Amino acid sequence: MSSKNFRSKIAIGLLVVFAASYIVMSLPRCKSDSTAPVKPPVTQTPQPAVPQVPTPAFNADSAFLFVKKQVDFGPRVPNTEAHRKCAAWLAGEFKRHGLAVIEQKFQAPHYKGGTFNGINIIGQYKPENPRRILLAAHWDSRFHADQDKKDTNKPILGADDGGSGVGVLLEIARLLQQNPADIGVDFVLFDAEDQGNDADDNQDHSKTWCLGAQHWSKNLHKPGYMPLFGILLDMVGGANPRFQKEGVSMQAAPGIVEKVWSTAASLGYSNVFVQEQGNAVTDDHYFVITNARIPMIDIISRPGGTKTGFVPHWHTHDDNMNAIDKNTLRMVGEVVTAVVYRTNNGVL
Ligand code: AHN
Ligand code: ZN
Repeated sequence: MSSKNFRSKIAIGLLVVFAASYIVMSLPRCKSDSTAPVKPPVTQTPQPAVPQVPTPAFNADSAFLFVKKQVDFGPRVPNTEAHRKCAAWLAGEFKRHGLAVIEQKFQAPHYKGGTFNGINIIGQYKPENPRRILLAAHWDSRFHADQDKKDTNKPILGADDGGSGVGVLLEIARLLQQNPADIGVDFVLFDAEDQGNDADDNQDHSKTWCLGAQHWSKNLHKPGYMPLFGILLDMVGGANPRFQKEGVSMQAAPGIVEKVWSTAASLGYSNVFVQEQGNAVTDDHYFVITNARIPMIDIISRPGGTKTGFVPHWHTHDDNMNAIDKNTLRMVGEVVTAVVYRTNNGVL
């Protein structure tokens, strides 16, 4: 091929290329196309790791009836008939809601003398699921009304102190059966929380309080049991509640406190779940944290205005059904239910 022939072939080639690009450029096109930022290539939407289940509606009337039912047995002091009857009823309720129940019996000395026959009642939702949440409250009521002005030697009904937390948990157990979630939940009702010595401020709290939680945390119902986190409910039924970020919870599990308080804020309850650091309370969660190393927080109302900071009916005979405000049960119930289902959905 001559060099002249070669050059003309290149010229024709170039002409074809220019002509083709002119035709392409003059084709009608969207105005926005020329200014739009480069879009990333379309990828497949990631599949959710677990099925999304909407948070069911917490029924405060149902929770209220669960509190009343406990109170109707009378004071739930260990070694009494009311205590035995209520234990059987609680285990029966868990079974009715489809949970696998363990009745963990234990014996512990009372500081006044004698031995308590205690029973921690454990209701397991989907016991085979490794992803679990621990929800707890104490179910016993105090053997004497040491904060009252009269009848200080008589036991209290403990509608709020004990009953309220259990009522909220029973309602959540009912909701789980009606609205299955793909996460395990362990409901642990601790016994003999409230039989301790309040007379001596210098006493070692671990000696006389939270006897059921002490036993359970050293004798887990399943060896190596480790949930994602735990939430304890204590006095969650009184009027005008104030849930501060309790001291032990903030020390041991600040991330869980944040999870729960931000969930409360998302539901419009930031005026009740306040952004305030509260004092440390030696409650059941303290022993679960120290003995079982489970990150656990305490939702406990400390509205202030009292010497102790606890609710005004604390350890008095006023802790009866009149002390229970359905609205408080509802707020706490909605928050804990949302935490369970949002954790199930992987959004918490
Ligand atoms: C004391 O501080 C002595 N007890 C806190 C735990 C408690 C008692 N919660 C309810 N009753
Ligand atoms: Zn108490």
